[in-house]
Amino acid sequence: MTTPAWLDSDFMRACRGEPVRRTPVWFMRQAGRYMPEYRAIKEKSSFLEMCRTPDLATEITLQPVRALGVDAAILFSDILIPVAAMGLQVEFNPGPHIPQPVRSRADVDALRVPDPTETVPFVLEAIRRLRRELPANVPLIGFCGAPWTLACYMAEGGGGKEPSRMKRLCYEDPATADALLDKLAATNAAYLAAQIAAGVQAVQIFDTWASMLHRSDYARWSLPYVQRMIAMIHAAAGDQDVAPIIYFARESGALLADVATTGADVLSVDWRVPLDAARRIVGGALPLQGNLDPWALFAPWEELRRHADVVLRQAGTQPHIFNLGHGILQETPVDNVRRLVDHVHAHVR
Ligand code: 1CP
Repeated sequence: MTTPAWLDSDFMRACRGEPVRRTPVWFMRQAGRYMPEYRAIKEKSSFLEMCRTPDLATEITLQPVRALGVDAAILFSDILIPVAAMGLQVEFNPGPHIPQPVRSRADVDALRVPDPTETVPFVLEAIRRLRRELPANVPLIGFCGAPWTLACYMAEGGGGKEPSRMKRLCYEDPATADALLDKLAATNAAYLAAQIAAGVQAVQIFDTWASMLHRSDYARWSLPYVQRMIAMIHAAAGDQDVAPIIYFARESGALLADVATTGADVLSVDWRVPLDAARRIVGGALPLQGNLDPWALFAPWEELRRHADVVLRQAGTQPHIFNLGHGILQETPVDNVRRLVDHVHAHVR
């Protein structure tokens, strides 16, 4: 039997720690307002409509694949979508807003652990369409938020500023904090397993607010729930191969030794830590993803290229997926992103 093109792609090879033909590259938040094609759709639809309409989510996911020539697509959606399915009202304008935040035991008890096939069928339908429409050699990445990060949004009531309410809950009422994180781990494990069953070929867990945590607090409030989610995804797959799992924790320089123990197959490194320093801490052959500073994309090309070459040099010959160290910024010049993809592809390892 011949290997399907996506399974043999450089992105999937790098996820497995195998040799690649060219360094694979994709970008966190590669679909979004910096692209004119995205803004054209955004003019006519709200963000939630875009997430909930499979045709639109499919089209937006394909936009950066066509425009940039990246090696992987990431499903257009948001980490807060399964939170709405748990029974909370979630609005976007444009960042998330949760009018009734979760702050008490009664609030946590009222949340359900939803069945994704019932509550988010539009996500699964977009995945099935994308598998039909994506080029055969471009894998599709699904994603979710880490329990800690979602809990931060749920306790705070939204984004925009550094959240403090979840951290306060951990100190004031640890049992309620654990109960919330428990429900989120179960919800997200089921959500990712459903995405994998619908056809995504890799998944990424975003732990944006890991940046709030001291190393010992990370080991108490985030790490065990990520580990549990990953174990549940493996259990759901039985003896089948599980799609590679990528884990990204923002500002995780001080946490790297622990962040490498989630059980994820690939570690996505924040832009603040040089990849060679990250490699020394995590050791071994764990594939690393990252980690250009998203602001470098605003530089003139020669300067941007210099920054990209530093990342490529620091990655060395170990398994590496080129990416940013956090999401693409809103006014990023598209031409620079395109040139960067070509430059990474031309790189000789
Ligand atoms: O008006 C708009 O265009 C909405 C802006 C927007 C977009 C394009 C939001 C609201 N979400 C998204 C899409 C999105 N979000 C993707 C799409 C796939 C891709 O192209 O990468 C992904 C993976 C996310 C994940 C996400 N949402 C994260 C984790 C990644 C990160 O950046 O750290 C987080 C923290 C969110 C919450 C969120 N959703 C939207 C905003 C503006 C925010 C940040 C809120 C805040 O904390 O201030």
